[in-house]
Amino acid sequence: MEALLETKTLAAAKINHGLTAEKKIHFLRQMLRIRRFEQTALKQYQTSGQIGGFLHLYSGQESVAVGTLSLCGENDHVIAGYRMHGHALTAGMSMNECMAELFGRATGCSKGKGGSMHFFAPDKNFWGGHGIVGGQTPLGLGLAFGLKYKGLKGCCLCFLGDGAVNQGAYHESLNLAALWDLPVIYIIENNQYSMGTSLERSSAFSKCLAARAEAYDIVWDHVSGEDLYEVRAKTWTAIQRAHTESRPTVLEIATYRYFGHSVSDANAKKYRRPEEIEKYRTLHDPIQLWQKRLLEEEVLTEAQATELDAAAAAEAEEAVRFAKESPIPNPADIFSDVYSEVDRQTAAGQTGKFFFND
Ligand SMILES: Cc1ncc(C[n+]2csc(CCOP(=O)(O)OP(=O)(O)O)c2C)c(N)n1
Repeated sequence: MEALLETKTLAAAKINHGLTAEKKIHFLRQMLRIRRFEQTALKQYQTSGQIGGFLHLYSGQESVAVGTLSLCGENDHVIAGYRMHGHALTAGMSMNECMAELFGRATGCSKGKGGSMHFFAPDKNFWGGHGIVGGQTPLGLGLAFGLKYKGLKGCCLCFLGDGAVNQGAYHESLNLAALWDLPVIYIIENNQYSMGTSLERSSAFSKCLAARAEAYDIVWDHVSGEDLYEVRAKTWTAIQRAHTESRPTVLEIATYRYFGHSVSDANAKKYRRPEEIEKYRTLHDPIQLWQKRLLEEEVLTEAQATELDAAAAAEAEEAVRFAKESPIPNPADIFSDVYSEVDRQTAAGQTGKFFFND
């Protein structure tokens, strides 16, 4: 009863109150696009033999990326770990450039050299895709520092997993975020597992990972990823804090991943019960729940929902065609766009102009 009351309140929260039917349907479209993109990519991984390396699927967590990024303005930046197909598509990257990246094609967002973990679109304030667990946390802090240094009203949404909270780099980042009053929002996507390890096995005080922020005098909150309204309302409070007070926040969003750590994780069902996965898929799926809500609110019809889903699936199929027809990278370019080149030979490496344009 309490939870229902709270959800009702957050649906009526100011940031949600003015949402148009179009906007609400748009959120559903975005979530469906992530789900269909990944479903199609997984099928291609298993059948075409043309996708190499890792494939970390985000399915089950869509409401987190869609809810939080829906609040981003022009000076807000996003950075994530390696499970970030959802953030990338929500940030505005096309399925074509993302699928082509999975296929290792020159038309991919990272010219086919990054793969699943390294989708990047700095022009959309999306700073990737980082394979080192927790590696994005000091970088996200740096983006926030850049905003404050330039006197811009903005913030950085920095996503990390429940396993990443145990990395030292994250704690160093929290310390500086509080010490220097930086507009960074750490969003812990607590999907309950890090690789094949449950939260209880990997974290001391597993009941609330966000509460660790208290040690750094940082405000934190706990969020249910099942409800887009709640995700938006609580993220908006954090964004306001960043924009108006230049203070950090830690949000822990409860969510769940349906697939293994990566497709290489053949034991996805051995470290958790198949019934557990089934329970989340059937009772707690964020897309189904949002769709149900929009049907109840009578802003969506069943026919529209079917249409949106079909369009997302068709877009994903088209992306596969695009990827397959795209050229592979030129071997002569193998050493271009790599860190050593950027770091040593270009103005970007010497001046940091990727972020600071002046
Ligand atoms: C510094 C570092 N240590 C170990 C690894 C191996 N590794 C890859 S993913 C992962 C688990 C991370 O789990 P979590 O942060 O919960 O993210 P999730 O996969 O649940 O999204 C580990 C240990 C790594 N990539 N980087």
